[in-house]
Amino acid sequence: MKLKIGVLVMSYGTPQSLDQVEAYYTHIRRGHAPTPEQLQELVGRYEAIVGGFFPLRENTDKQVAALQETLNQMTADKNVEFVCYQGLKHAFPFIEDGVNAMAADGIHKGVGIVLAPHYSVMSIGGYIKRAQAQAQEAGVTMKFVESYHLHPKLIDAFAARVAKKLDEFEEAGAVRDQVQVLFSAHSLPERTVQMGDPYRDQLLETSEAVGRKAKLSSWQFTWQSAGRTAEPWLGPDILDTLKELSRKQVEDVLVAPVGFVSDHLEVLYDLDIEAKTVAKELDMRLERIESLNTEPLYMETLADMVMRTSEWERDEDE
Ligand code: FEC
Repeated sequence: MKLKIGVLVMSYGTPQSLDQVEAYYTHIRRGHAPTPEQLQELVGRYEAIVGGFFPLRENTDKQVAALQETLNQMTADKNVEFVCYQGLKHAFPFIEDGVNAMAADGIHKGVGIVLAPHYSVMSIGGYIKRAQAQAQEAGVTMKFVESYHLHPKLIDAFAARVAKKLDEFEEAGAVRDQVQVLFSAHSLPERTVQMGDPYRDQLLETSEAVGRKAKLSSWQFTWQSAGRTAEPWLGPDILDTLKELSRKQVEDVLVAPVGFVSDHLEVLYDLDIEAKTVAKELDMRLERIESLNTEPLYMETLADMVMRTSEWERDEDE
């Protein structure tokens, strides 16, 4: 019989319907309900995005299914079977539900991976902490992938998307080298970097590697989607960066949100609606690279990290 290894595939999570936005937002705010104005503002953002209210849910479902298929194709001739379970940070099925489902299926060895390539104690660190606590309770031994921001297949996937969009700019008459490429990611409170968090450095390393692979003569990194709290968040924010580029007479901008792997609110609203509106006011053309979603190179990145972390070959020899 094949050795069964559980894979806890963790992602941010999104509400299932508009009437669940309040509970979701309250969970993100660690139990503090949003004010009616804050809630209305978030509901308005979900209502505005193209492609359905909550595309992240379907995208995560598809990514989890595709990862399981990729893992089992890559190990078809081995004595191991990977079974994927979804665990979301702020929505059902929660991280704890995913671990419990694994245990209920009689699986006692698991690997956890997050659908976000860069480690921060505030992001991946939080996912792992919750999964580990539940795993101990449920009697599952788990190992975790902490980051995969320089995996060659991930870099290839991002670089191909950048090159494709630059081709389109050229076809539309732009000079390739004059298109300003902006790599972006979700901002975090400044204090995380002061605490020695690797998040910013890992994002710059990804940007550097993608820039090299796509043969960019120049690129810039900028933050997006900063939280609505009083403390300072990492900047510059993309909306300020666009204004700065406009002052330098830049007309064409390509955004590559390398901190995200799916189409969701922070891409479909913050970039496709908010940033594009500002770019239009500044008379700039702004495009963004396609999200990875179930891109095979991304699925292979995840599968490779899971296989390496699970060390199933060693288990097989035991
Ligand atoms: O499509 C969707 O429904 C969900 C899109 C979504 C993703 C996402 C990813 C990350 N976040 C990260 C950090 C923070 C911090 C706060 C925070 C707040 C929000 C709010 C919404 C939201 N985030 Fe998010 N995030 C997404 C959505 N995020 C909605 C609440 C309203 C707002 O502030 O806009 C501040 C709260 C706190 O202190 O926790 C910090 C990071 C990521 C990327 C890594 C990951 O995916 O886990 C980091 C997708």
